[in-house]
Amino acid sequence: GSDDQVAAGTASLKFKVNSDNVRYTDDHILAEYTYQNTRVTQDARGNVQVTPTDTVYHFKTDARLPKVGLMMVGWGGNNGSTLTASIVANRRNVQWRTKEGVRTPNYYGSLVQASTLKLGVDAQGQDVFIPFRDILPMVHPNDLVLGGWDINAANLAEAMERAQVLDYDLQRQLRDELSAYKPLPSIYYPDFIAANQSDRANNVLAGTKAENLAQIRADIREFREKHALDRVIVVWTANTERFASILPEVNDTADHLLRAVEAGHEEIAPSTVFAIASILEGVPFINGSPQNTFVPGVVELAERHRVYIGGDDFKSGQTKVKSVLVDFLVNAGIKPIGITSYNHLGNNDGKNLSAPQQFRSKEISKSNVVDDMVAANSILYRKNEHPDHVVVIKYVPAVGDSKRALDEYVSEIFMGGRNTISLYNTCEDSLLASPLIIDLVVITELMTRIQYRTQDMDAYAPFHSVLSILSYMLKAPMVPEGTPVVNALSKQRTAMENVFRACIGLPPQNDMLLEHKAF
Ligand code: NAI
Ligand code: DG6
Repeated sequence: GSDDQVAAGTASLKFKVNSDNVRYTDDHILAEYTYQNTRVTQDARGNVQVTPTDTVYHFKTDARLPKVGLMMVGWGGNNGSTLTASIVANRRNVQWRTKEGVRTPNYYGSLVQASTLKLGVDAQGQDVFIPFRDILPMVHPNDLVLGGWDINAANLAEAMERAQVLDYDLQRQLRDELSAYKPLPSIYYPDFIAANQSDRANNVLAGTKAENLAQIRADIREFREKHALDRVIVVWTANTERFASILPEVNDTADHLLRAVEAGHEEIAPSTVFAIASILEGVPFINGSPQNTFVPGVVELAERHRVYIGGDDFKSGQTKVKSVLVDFLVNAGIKPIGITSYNHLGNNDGKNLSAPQQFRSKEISKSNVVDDMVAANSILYRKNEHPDHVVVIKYVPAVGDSKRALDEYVSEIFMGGRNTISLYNTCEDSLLASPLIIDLVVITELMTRIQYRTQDMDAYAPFHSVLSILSYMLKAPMVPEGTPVVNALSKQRTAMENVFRACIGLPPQNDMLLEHKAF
């Protein structure tokens, strides 16, 4: 295990907060926190009233670390195999040789493992940073028990080799251990993924949709029991599916959805069956692909069972840059009017996305990422005005997992001028996406240990089932119905940081540095 690995069940605190509002028991951190907001109202005459508001929240965080299992759907894919191999390499601290020299494993690209946050200031007024993972007790990726399903029977050693992501000398040292990992048979409804994937489907479940659902539930239970897990989290990192049609009486409510599975309705996607199975087993489910797995019936089911769900679509590169760049431009008073994004890649994800319906799912999730920033600036944009935004993805086998992303941003600047920014990005796609899976799992697990209470509530309760706090890692963040979608990356990160600070009774991070502004 990792250096700072702790046995499951032990509380691990890196520091304690000195405050009357924070209390530590053997197992919990209890914090009282005043949430300050600003209410803006307008009367019939158009007069605007602005009122600061205070709401007291009580947070209760279980500081004991559970033993956690991660089950990946699409385990044998590039992300699944890369993540598995990398965790094993980190656990064993495997070193490998490349032509540039000896390499050691790391968790670069994981927000929780490889980034820091400002905890406060020291006696000299200088910033004090801590690893993000230390703000609250979080599970270490080395301690995750890994498993999952794939419609392809390749073991994880074969899958790692097929992916062509990691260096040969590393693969060589991991092969024996990974060859023992074998994906469970999975659900294959050919209508939902590209026809070009059919030759991969040699590890599939027979039976009806209801039988498939029962089998996935049994798989989760068996995994939990076999490894004596306190908690399991399921992540969809399988192929992108087409969108499912939202049909009345079929998937519009939880009861209709369960009935439609019983009836074997053709519009229920494999990913939706996995989501239902997870929810019914009380297990959080994260969707790393763009399709609408979370049809209204799934959301209602998750709410009914108070189980966490999060999605959609890992946000690895191009979209992260977009949600930073457009935020910068619009907040600088510059008006993006045209955004054109080209990708080409040669891995199996690219092959699947070369089919029109699967491309369409990805096009949708990549296209909505600037909406909130544009809508926030009524000086630059009229109501419902949007920049032109085009997304192109092409499959070029020769480049393998090394995705190319080319973007052009055209903006209107001062006095009718034009500003054009062009970007060219090359990287191994799976090496960007795999650490996001860690962050999604670690933060989701942490959220299962946090409860809150306001003065209107009799008892502590979990948060809303739709985990919008995961937005930083997701291209098309799902939020509870009627709540704002935030795409701007820095806001998404700040929200996470500040919610966790609140759980230990600390004020939100601000960059005022007032103590340094006096004469
Ligand atoms: P991949 O094609 O290498 O892996 C997908 C795996 O899923 C394959 O092994 C396939 O056999 C399996 N599979 C397909 N349908 C299945 C089912 N119903 N049940 C179980 N297994 C099934 O793709 P990769 O690169 O690992 O990406 C996975 C997903 O993550 C894709 O949907 C992709 O769009 C999404 N994604 C990837 C990002 C990246 O940077 N790599 C970023 C954002 C999203
Ligand atoms: C090509 O677009 C393949 C996709 O799976 C992307 O690699 C993936 O969605 C990541 O996209 P982005 O925009 O976050 O880099």
